[in-house]
Amino acid sequence: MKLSVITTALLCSFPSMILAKNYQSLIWPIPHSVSWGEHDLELDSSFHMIGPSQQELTRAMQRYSSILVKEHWKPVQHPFREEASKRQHDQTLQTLEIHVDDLDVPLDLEVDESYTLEIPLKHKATLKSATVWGAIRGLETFSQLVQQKSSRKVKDINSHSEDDNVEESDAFDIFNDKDTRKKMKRPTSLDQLVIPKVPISIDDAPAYSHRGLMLDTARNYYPVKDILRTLNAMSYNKMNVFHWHLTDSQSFPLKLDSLPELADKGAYQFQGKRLVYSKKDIERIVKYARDRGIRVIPEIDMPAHTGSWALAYKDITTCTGRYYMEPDNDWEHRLAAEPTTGQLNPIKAETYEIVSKVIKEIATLFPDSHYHGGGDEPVYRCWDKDASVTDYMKQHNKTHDDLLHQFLDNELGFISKAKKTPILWEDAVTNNNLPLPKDVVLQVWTNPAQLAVKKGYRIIASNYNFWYLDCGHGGWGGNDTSYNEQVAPEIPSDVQTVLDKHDLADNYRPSNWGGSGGDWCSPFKSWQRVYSYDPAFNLTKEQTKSVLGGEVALWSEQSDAAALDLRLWPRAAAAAEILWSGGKDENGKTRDIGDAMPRMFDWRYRLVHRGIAAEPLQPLWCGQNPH
Ligand code: CP6
Repeated sequence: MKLSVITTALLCSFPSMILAKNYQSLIWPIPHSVSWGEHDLELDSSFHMIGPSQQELTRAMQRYSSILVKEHWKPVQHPFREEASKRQHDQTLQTLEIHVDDLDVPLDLEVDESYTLEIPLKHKATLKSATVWGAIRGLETFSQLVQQKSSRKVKDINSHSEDDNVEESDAFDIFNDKDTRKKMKRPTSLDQLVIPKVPISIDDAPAYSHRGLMLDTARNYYPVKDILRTLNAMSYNKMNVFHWHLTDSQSFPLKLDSLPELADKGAYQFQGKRLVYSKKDIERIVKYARDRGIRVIPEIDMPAHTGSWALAYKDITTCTGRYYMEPDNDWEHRLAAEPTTGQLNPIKAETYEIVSKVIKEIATLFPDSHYHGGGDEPVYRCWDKDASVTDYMKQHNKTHDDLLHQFLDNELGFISKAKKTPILWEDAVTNNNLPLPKDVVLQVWTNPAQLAVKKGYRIIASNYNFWYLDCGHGGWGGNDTSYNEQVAPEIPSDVQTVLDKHDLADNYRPSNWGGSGGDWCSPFKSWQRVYSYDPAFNLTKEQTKSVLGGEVALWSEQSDAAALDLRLWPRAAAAAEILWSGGKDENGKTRDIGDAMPRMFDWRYRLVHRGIAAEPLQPLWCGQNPH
């Protein structure tokens, strides 16, 4: 008994007194500047938004109006729950008027997403922005300011319902309460809604222009609806880039008109279905994202991570066998643990014919100005397995680096022919020292950002120690014997015999299919750890200009639709705040986790309320006292 009380206290890790500080706002990510008043302003039952006529903006206004009608949110933490406003105001808010300077600015890197939001003690509030995309950010902020009036009466939950039925379980209703169920089924009205601490004046703009989330849909497939839900969650967090890691060694789920065989042969088949994304699916996802101010950047990883291509085009890939490498090097063995790891053959004309077709079609499917060409983790020993490659190297006196350079030059040529700005994983530049053109944006994941920046490149920060969210709770066994000795159980001899017979020793170890594993998964990357990564870490002010922003990444060896929300949220929200609000606070101090904690706690509940199954962070007890 005693022990459990202590545990609970530790889990909460912030005493409620500290909360009295200046957390006046629940807004996530925290705006650049906010000033508050002390009155409640109720929403009039006739409340509506007025704005210029523009497709994305009109749809955003409809979306947020519907969020207001449905959401009826009550903050969980008491400093937010008890409206600090002492005085009720007799005026009601009737309109939110939206003004946009230029309705035609396209959604792109470096687009102006700033906005101001003025909520005076009058019947009209005003949202102003330079672009539609800024207005969409402002609408999100407005929606977060609105909450349900707290009622004095508290009644017992009624968690029993005649039609209780597992299929009807609703992510919104985490407490399985009849009232909540009723509300979600039959949206209520604008009655009982209030904005506390009015007059409010907000002046907001993002610290970084590229605020991304990468999803790997090749190790496991995600249905379209799960991707759309992820886009919802991204927009709630003001994230604006969906980096879609479409293909990898395990599968090629993208159906292309010009090369249908790649998906017909290379996509997963499961329960009689081919798990692919059609052109229609992609159009739907791109439009849905655009409506939320989110760019979709496709990645077709190459020359490594292309085993799935071999199912349709055997001749252009090398080393596609399951166990093609001797496990004498842990790093390379880790890649070998991925079935059918393969690497495109860099000396064949046919390789480039296919690569150019792939890039050409994808460039038209995805309208964004940027295209991700992959380029990570080249395995030179893969090429050594192919006599055509080694003969060529001898004949022409070429090194492995030369071949990689040759491949990437060709690939970059196709990308620029498609009029796109290329993004590549950093490896070729920072590990292999290849002098790639400086217009290539490098996504940094293992090396310090400084390395790429000093070489003159613009970067996207994605350090795997902080912003890779993929680790399942199994971790990765790998071929790291020290890990096995310490953690893995001894394999009984009868089991060993069976494993040896079927060459399955690797599979015995816990989740030996990383991506991620071993050291990277332990300890689990908490939201606090995610929050403590500043993309500008160790960079001078001048160098920081080369940081376009950052991305969290979900590699999917141990994730699919069933785990998606839990893996991403609320940890991705921690990164979203760093990317929108900056790694430093208004005093130039590294953003404080303790300051973020009560806001994060509330934000997580609100995400759940909005249909995102974000992982719980703490016992509800932490937000309970005093009543
Ligand atoms: N797949 C691809 C992966 C990873 C990368 N590329 C990866 C590597 C190490 C970790 C996690 C993910 N699974 N295509 C690296 C960019 Cl720890």
